Amino acid sequence: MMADGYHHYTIDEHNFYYTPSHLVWHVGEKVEITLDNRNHARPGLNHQWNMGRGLASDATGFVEHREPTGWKTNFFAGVTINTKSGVEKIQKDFSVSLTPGQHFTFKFIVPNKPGKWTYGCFLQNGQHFMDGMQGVVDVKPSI
Ligand SMILES: [Cu+2]
Repeated sequence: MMADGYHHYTIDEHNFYYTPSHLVWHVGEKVEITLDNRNHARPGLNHQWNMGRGLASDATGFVEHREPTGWKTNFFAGVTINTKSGVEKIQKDFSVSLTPGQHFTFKFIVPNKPGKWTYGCFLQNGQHFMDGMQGVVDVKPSI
């Protein structure tokens, strides 16, 4: 779907996965994303969406058990995000948390950061991520 030159993607959030879980973008592509927390269990769970590389983790007290907490490198650092409430240049981290039934739309131009990036939800001490709540974006060089 395309409006104003933007390719529109909807990413649905479920317990504990996203659909779709694989996307392909091109550097310079105009992208609009709607995140939709589709979890209708009661009580429902909040979910998060952020995208990066290099898993950051915290020690838990068990030497071999570390909890994923987010990314060492956030894909959106330095990227200008456009939402209905305004325009913001992200300094470091961009993360969206949604309650059940809530959705959020934003637009941006794919930055020159080719390669594989992962999006995920790190709520409940990283348990959602470890349960499979993650997806991959292949960012292809511009043609
Ligand atoms: Cu989650």
